[in-house]
Amino acid sequence: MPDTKNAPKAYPPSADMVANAHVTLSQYGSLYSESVSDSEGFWRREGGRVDWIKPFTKVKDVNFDLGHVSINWYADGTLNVAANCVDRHLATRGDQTAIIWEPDDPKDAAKHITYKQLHASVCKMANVLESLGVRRGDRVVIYLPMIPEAAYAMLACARIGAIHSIVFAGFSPDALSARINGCDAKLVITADHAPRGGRATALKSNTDAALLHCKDTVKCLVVKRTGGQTTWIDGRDYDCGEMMLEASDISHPAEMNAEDPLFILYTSGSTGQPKGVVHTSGGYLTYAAMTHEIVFDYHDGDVFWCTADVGWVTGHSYIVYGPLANGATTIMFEGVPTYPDASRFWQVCEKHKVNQFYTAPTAIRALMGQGKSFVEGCDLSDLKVLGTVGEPINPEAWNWYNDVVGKGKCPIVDTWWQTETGGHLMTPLPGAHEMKPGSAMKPFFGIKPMVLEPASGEVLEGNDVEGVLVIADSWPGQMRTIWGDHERFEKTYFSDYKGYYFTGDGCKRDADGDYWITGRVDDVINVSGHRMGTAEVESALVAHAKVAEAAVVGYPHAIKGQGIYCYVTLMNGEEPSDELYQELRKWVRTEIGPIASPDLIQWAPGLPKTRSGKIMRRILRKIAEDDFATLGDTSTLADPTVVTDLITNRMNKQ
Ligand code: 6R9
Repeated sequence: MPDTKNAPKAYPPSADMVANAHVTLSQYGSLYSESVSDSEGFWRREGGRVDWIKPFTKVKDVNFDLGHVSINWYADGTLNVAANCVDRHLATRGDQTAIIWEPDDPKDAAKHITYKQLHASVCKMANVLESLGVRRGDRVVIYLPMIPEAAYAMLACARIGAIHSIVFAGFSPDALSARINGCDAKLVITADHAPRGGRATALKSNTDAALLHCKDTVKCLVVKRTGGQTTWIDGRDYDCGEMMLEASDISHPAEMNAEDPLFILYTSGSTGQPKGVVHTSGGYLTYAAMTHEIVFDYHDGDVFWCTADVGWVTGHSYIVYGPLANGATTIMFEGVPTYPDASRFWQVCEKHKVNQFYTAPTAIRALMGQGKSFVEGCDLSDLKVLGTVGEPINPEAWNWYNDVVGKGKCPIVDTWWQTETGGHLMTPLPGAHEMKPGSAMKPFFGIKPMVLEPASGEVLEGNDVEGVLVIADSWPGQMRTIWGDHERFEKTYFSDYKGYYFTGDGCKRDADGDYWITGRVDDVINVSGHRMGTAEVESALVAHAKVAEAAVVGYPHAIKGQGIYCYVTLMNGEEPSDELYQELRKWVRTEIGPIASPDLIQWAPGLPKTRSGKIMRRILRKIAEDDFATLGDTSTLADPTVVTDLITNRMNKQ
């Protein structure tokens, strides 16, 4: 184990890194000042990262006032996102690898897909979509494993102006049908099976189950990933491989407006229903491309690997859109970090000579627990920059990442951002900033973070302050609305603190002016870097016939960051039992998906409620954390004895 006690608090970038970086400390200073004092001028120039069909004249038209929230960037420009990610590279790098696909089983061959081949496949897929009746503005749900077809499908949608909505392949049929119906999709693209970690999920049969709850007109395009058995409904199901073979590889990219939606991505909020976050075309692409280049200090010829799944925003921005807009070589990995063993990530880094590696703290913690021998057997000498995302990284994991993986020579970019933000909002830059383990350090260009006193909304000026994090001005990658519910968009992000975008995160600005994210302040928990609304898990639990009431909170978990702690009150006459415990865990997995599987269930004869009937989650959180001493004021509870019972119960468990 590295000696964390005596480790220095801040790590400066190496001289080598500073000498070659896109942005040095003094450049950061002057560019950042420009980006906030002359936002128009700054983003006008950055808009040049995109090839426009019709150049924009307007840069920014933004209103954060409640009741009038509207966000527009480059609004009179036209472009095609797929042409920016593929076609424009053909002349200069047609034979360069665009995507390296690394399959789940290391015994199977990796695929190297050049920009030329990517172009042909995207065009074919675009023609397949059109032949199935998909038109500009239509929604297409993508429910695929991490296979090249996922990228083809995204880019094919972008090419014809359809809006994709990816559903993570770990989600259940119910979650899938809710998302298909939520955006009224015309088509769902899936695969027969999804191999992952040596096991296969039956995606097509999940899709069959989901489609039972969708309109009859929804069609299903199936990629044969394993060739395993599936059921087939003629007239509804179409074989993607067969259709691609026959499709033409000529497809004209549609001329889209900068503010036309590119994708919808459902994410969890503090209330029950997931929100369809809408990102548009011109601003999103500009921001994804810029952050990919600057934050990872990506240079031409580098091999970039983001280990996320395309089902999450990280996969959208940093596997597909950002890297491909920059003409990069990007890796798509189908597997998991621990299969066949805990050296897999490092084997892949060695095999493909990875230069920038981007993963989540939960993966680092899991691998750290397996010991460093798995890393030390691999040649990681090509690594230049390491990144983390998804949740706060604890210093122990940070130090392990730095010492064992990076050998102390790779800056770690701790990138704080959200599905809503489209790209990184705060992070150290590799050649500019010091790094402090666990700190997201500095705002990216154009980002104006502010720390507010949570109750009053008063701006906390100066350093050494802690409160809630809001952003004072827009940036091109910002979400534009919630699909079909602009009012909810305004209410969620712009009503608590007037005139600001509210992030839902707590934050500390330290004595040096560096930022530390302290975690969510709403009822959203972060399990292995996956966002989940406690309300979603609660409604899954109460849908079970034996459950009367449920309250769900997060609690500290060594590997996952946060675990899911459920307090369950059973229906009258039902008795707690080990079988029911297991049955409820399985129930939630089936209702939402394996990522929502409860870690702990506590039987609760009653829940602490205010007299108006509100569950006091603050108290439940403390009990789950075994912090019985600072429960705070319980005098407003309708029945304070409930708390004593819960504590006794909790203590007896241990
Ligand atoms: C990109 C992504 C967003 C929430 C966010 C915050 C947490 C993400 C973080 C981080 C501390 C980091 N989060 N990155 N917390 N340090 N570097 O993860 O999007 O799934 O929408 O989650 O994740 O709480 O609000 P998303």
